[in-house]
Amino acid sequence: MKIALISPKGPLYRRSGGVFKKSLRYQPLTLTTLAALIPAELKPELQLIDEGIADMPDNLDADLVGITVITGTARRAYALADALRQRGVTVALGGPHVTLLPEEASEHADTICVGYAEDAWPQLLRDFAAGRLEKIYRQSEDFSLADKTDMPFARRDLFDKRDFLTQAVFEATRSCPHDCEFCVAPAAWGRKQYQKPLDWVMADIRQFIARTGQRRILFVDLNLVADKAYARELFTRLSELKVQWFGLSTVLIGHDRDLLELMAKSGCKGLLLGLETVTPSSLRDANKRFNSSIDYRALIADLHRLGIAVQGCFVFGLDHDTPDVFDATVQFAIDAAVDLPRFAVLTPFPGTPLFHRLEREGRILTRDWELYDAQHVVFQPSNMSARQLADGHERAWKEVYRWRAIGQRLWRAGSLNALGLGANLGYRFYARHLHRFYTCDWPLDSRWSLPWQAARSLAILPEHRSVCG
Ligand code: B12
Ligand code: SF4
Repeated sequence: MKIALISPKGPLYRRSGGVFKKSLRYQPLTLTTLAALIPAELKPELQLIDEGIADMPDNLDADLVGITVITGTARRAYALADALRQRGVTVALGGPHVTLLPEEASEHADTICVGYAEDAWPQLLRDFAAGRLEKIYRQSEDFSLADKTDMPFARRDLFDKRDFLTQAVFEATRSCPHDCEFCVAPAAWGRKQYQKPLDWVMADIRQFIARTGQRRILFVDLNLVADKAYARELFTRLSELKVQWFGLSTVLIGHDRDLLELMAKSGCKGLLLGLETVTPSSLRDANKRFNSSIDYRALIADLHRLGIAVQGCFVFGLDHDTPDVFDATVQFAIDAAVDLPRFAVLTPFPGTPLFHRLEREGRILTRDWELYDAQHVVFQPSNMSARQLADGHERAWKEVYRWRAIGQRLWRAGSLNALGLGANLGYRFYARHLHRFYTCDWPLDSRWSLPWQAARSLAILPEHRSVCG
């Protein structure tokens, strides 16, 4: 059976003309995991296409195409799916956006997969081979990763390693027990964290090290410390592997000194923290009050003392944010010596509590999913105009990645080394080219947002077309 798996491009994330250069690009696990799950008895002839690194072939030859869809790539995914189906190719769609909006996705697919696909995808393929494909495959109620001791490892080797900064990407857990208002994870997959068997996780890392000799690895888990017992066991076992690793955690790690030290001892060299905002009342807006229990500066200093660099993520546009939030956040990132600051525009991804609230309040400005990439403003902010938010966000990126600011941050952090500098240079490029994506006609001047919205809902105006695609 000829099977092609596609990860569609978005305006910022694409082979040419994007801003996500190789220095920031690690290899996602989505397509390589799906590839590994294909039953061998189907004798698959496989093709993996990640439009972030390669163009679509003109005449894709496949019996079945599986496309992964996140909200920002939904428009592109649907266009590809429609074109392929017109040529008689069977199309399956899956991923976070399909899980959030199954009815919409169904209109563009022969079949869809809702939720995690470790059980559903092999079933879907067997049904296709037997000529009894169903319209929808769902993650079962009792889905678990803990019992999947013989899961195949992701087929990382199917991509050319030269296209990525690293292929050493791993996953131990999925989803997160918190319920931040803007987050896709609890909305799509619920608040139960799914945990892979630790023997399996270790075996995956070991076989990768044996094959490549690389000992610097990255975890894409959304919250590695959600379950402290699991995290403790994971870190203990990572120590045995003598790896250096990078991953994501909530700031709550600051409450557990022992776990923090164990984390450092296990080889953690970098942690992405969702700091979100320097405006305390905005943490309440985001239903992320637990962040206020931690002194960010003290935590960052502690992490630095333990040799762990901090990628601090902030979001702009929360309801208590005023136009001075941009400068305040940049200044905080410099003063607190955040090694790698990242800014995003608050984005009401469909299916999240934030989307439902803003929709009730009449503040959603567009449903053009291509603009839902956390770099465009797609809703009416409460204390500034959409334009102020877009401009302030872009300015903040530029400011925090000025040479002087990079130097100050890294010097204070004590991480003025090749790794710290390399990552900062990657983001400096990103920061300095972001404006290209605001050359499209969005966001509108807020004076026009609401009349535009009204006109469009009466179908007087066409759907927004960005020049980015
Ligand atoms: C790698 C990654 C990226 C990569 C590539 C993403 C892509 N596919 O295009 C890059 C760096 C480009 C990226 C960018 C962004 N990302 Co991202 N990213 C991830 C990350 C960290 C890991 C993905 C991964 O490898 N997961 C492991 C695999 C095994 O899980 P999976 O992808 O969910 O796949 C499983 C199922 O969903 C299903 N499945 C998935 N696809 C398909 C397809 C078929 C046919 C089938 C049958 C099944 C199926 O099967 C798999 C096995 O169960 C996830 C978080 C996470 N841990 O998942 C966020 C995540 C996907 N990203 C997210 C976001 C918000 C973004 C950004 C907006 C962030 C930003 N500020 O820049 C941008 C948007 C880019 C855009 N074009 O709009 C959100 C998705 C939100 C949404 N509704 O779309 C996630 C879920 C994180 C989160 N909690 O918010 N991201
Ligand atoms: S802590 Fe992070 S991953 Fe968990 S719900 Fe909040 S934003 Fe999402």
